[in-house]
Amino acid sequence: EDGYRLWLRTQAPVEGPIAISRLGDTPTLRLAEAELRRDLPAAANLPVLVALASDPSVSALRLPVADLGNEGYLVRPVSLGGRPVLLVTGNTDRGVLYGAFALIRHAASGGQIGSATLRSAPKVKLRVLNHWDNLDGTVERGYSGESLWDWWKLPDYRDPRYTDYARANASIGINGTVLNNVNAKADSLTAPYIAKAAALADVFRPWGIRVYLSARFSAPIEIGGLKTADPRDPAVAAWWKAKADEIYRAIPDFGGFLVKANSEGQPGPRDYGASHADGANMLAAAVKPHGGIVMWRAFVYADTDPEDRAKQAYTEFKPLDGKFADNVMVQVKNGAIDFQPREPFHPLFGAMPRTPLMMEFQITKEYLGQATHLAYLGPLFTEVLEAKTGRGRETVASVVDGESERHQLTGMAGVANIGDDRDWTGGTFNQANWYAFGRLAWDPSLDAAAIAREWAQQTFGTDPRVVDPVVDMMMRSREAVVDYTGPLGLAHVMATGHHYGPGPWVSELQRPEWNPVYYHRADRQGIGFDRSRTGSNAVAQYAPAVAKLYANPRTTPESELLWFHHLPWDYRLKSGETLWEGMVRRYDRGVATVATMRREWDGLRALVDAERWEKTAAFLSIQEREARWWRDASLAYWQSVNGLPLPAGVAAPEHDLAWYKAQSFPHAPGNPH
Ligand code: BDP
Repeated sequence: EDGYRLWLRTQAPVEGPIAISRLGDTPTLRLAEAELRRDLPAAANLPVLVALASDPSVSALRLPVADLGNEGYLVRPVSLGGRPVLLVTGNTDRGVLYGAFALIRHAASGGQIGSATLRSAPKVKLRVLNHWDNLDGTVERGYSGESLWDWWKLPDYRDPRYTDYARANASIGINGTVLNNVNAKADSLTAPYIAKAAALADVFRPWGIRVYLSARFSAPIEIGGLKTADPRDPAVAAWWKAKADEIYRAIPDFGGFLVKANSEGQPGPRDYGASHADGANMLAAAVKPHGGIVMWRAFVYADTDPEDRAKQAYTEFKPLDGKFADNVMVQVKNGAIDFQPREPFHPLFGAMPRTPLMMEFQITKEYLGQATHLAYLGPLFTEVLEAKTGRGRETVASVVDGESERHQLTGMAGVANIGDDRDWTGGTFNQANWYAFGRLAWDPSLDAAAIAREWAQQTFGTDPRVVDPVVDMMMRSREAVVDYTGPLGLAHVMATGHHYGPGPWVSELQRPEWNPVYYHRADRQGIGFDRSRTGSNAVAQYAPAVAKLYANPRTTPESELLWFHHLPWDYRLKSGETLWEGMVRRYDRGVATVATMRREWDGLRALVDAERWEKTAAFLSIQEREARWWRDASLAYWQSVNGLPLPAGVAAPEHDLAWYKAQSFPHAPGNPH
């Protein structure tokens, strides 16, 4: 039991094989049938029928299928030619496949099969994984081995694992994958790599998954022999058009390009004085005739606003609202800095009504303990999706799913945590983050605890003695990470480069906004980044109703306090504690929660298979040690700055500050190179 099967675990038939039949014949319909044969427990006496809603015998039933769209499904008991069957249907074969997976999920999480009535259509159109996979096989911010894509053996050898990857994604509704890192190499757009990508696209197609490529903006120079990549130069536009035509000849359903431009040293239109819209629209014109799109990232980390890095994306993109072509999506990270354990929602959500904004979450836990720490991200995702933008009743979810402005093009991207480790994600509980991303991309209104429960049931079986503690652990886990790494709205206090472990003291890096001290601004008097009117006034980037709340420390949620305010160490929290006391208590609470999670897991030893149990147990012991390390190192540093004693009864850090500063991890994984 090595975790390879993820949440898709073949059920042993309990009452002999179930009768499954199919009307119609496409590769995807055949997959729907095969999945049911393989994974549906034969608990029902009702035969199952897989068929398109347009099949004459199904359409005669006049079922309500119109609003299922292109990807929705309906599963329901019907009578067909006088015989009762459980019908799995949809308007397209992809819809039918999603229906098959929904039925398997329903059964594996303890639902009755015979009486199942399931109906759903995705609220978000593009549900996409972003692989930060390099062509040399390494994965930027990857903590689960090397890239799945064996570029060397492609296109000839199609590893069966590509099929298993596609199947897992299809089972949770993911319908797109960007194969290569946003820090892209131009080589990925050369003929040999297009052929390799085409082989992957062939494998993924019957599973309803399209491939996309990250495009390096300067590719016309690097592989096209042009002198410039200026988007306003007709020769550049022509090069991209020809390149798009070439890609579509090999991959007729190619999804389009993802672009990171003018950020962290990447080339882009700003190099030529052109705007992000100029760059995006030029690429969009190249893919437009083929039905492709451009996902243009708003993560611009340049030295344009050294006063407050959090303001950069809004400053750059808000004025471009309405200027993007209709097949461009602007892809915005959930928060304005960078995938921290907690960030307030990004102020661009709600601020660009005329532009479809795509959500970008990070599934790989770059800042949340990487491979080993248990941090279930469902609550991080839903906290952002549920946030109110301050424009009427609008939420971030309603911006992303298009409801707010009636956008047709909608999308959610997740930076993948998948590698070639046997269990795909480097640890069983990391699988839950891939799973939760897919489920929330399908329906951003789902509940994080409900997702945790269905994942746990499929992954470990439905025994409540396992499921209840597992869900409990998951639901506490992310807050624990926030507590022991950076409570009360602290952010970007990690070590340099690999981002593994604490580094709140780091102050010597070249640009001011590379340094943790820039973010926490702690001194003898106080701590926190003043983003109110007396500071950078980043709060003004939010709609007035939200800006007003964030402008005042008393109305700012305490979980985001130091993100928006610089406050004295003796500032009184709502609990009556001083800020310093409240901080210390949270660090301790984080460590204590991990200890509790460990105990809960210990209690499951006899109920979970040994291989997965032991790996998680070892990971939890690492997490407990490292939670302590984060707490101790942080407290030692804060004390060196504020000179305050620890509250009575609180344990002193195990080592002195110099010891924590001296730790180094030159070979930590995932580091960009
Ligand atoms: C940061 C990562 C860096 C990525 C960058 C991005 O540290 O490796 O290249 O985001 O999103 O979180 O482009």
